[in-house]
Amino acid sequence: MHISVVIVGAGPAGLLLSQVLARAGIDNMLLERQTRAHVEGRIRAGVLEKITVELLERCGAADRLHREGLVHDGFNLSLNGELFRIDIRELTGLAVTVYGQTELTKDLINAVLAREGRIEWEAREVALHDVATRQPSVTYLKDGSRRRFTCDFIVGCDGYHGVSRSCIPADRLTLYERKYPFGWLGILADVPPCNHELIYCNHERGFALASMRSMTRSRYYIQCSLDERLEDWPDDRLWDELALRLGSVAGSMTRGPAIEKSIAPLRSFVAEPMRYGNLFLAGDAAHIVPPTGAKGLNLAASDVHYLSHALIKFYRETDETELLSYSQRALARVWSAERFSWWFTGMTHRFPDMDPFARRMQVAELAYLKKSRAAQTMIAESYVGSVL
Ligand code: RFL
Ligand code: PHB
Repeated sequence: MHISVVIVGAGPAGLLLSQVLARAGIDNMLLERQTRAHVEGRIRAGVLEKITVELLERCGAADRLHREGLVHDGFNLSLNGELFRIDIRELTGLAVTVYGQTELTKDLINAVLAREGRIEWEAREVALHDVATRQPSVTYLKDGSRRRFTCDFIVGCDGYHGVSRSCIPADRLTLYERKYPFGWLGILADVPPCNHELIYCNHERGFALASMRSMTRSRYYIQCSLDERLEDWPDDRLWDELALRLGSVAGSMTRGPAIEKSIAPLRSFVAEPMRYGNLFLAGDAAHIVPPTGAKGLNLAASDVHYLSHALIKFYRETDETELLSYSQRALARVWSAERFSWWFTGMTHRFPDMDPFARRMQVAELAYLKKSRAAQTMIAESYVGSVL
């Protein structure tokens, strides 16, 4: 059996690509290792740039987002408990939308299934073959039988731990990586957020972030060490630590039982190029950013934006030029977001080897941001994604 495009991974990147291609009349299928419930339940990102919202609109999957998403015109930085606001609307003319990745994923799955698109859940042992040739193929195990499809293109949207990137010979790929000496401990709770906008806190005790999913559901994170164990963080201890790091707004923080708690390590990672033969990479399969800049999901969307355009041009006009420049165009935005996420992480987190001078540099940088409209414009442009 032949299918034009096989997409490995039904996370945000794979689902978006499948839906945009299908709406342009390009047949495709998604191979996903996990169950639908597992994919829909993964708590991750929360802040969407305009380009991501527009892509969802193009997919016909933005109705609920427009009803339930929270449009934020600004966010706050906090130094040792004192807040100042970055007015992203005033500085850039743009806003961001707070809408959970879980909800976006559910909307996209519903959109794909509503057009009778094909998602193979629990596809095991996915293997890619002949990707450097004109007729690649994929095999996988489903319900006890091994299936095979030939295709024109394979798109690896299978995240950092997927199989696609590993199919590219090591000598054809350059990897760049930075691991940070800390992680984020996140808590989700059905309590109203402590503030109507996000707060990124630089505190002597370490970074904290106050975020939300709705006006009744809060998402908080604290910086933690890499060997931290969840069982050492009962809810009370976590709320106490958040209160210390949030400072002046802690009084409006409502405590409640955790619905979810998790620890994620922070890393920066890029694999170049994002193409090998007829295999393309998109999203976390090709790059990871630390979550401080809220860029991971948005980069997955911008990759899909470039790649879907290129594939549509190829099928409609037999014009390969955009496919040839996909990696270069996507990587320009990726590196820009890598820089922003790395810089924002450096300015807000406590590093184990930080001496008093390095601490003073952070304090001075935040003080400068508070005073300078030019510096605020710089952070706002990257945050909304208008200049990346
Ligand atoms: P995903 O979401 O990882 O989806 C990849 C999909 O591929 C499937 N898969 C396979 N399928 C078949 N065969 C295989 N061999 C497969 N291997 C993997 C997986 O099951 C999965 O369904 O990548 P995608 O689509 O590129 O989307 C990227 C975003 O999910 C990601 O950038 C963000 O969530 C990153 N991220 C965050 N970004 C933010 O902007 N803000 C955040 O607060 C934030 N928190 C996070 C995060 C990522 C996390 N990870 C990766 C563990 C928190 C965590 C914990
Ligand atoms: C989140 O709400 O999960 C979130 C928001 C902003 C970030 C990272 C995570 O920068």
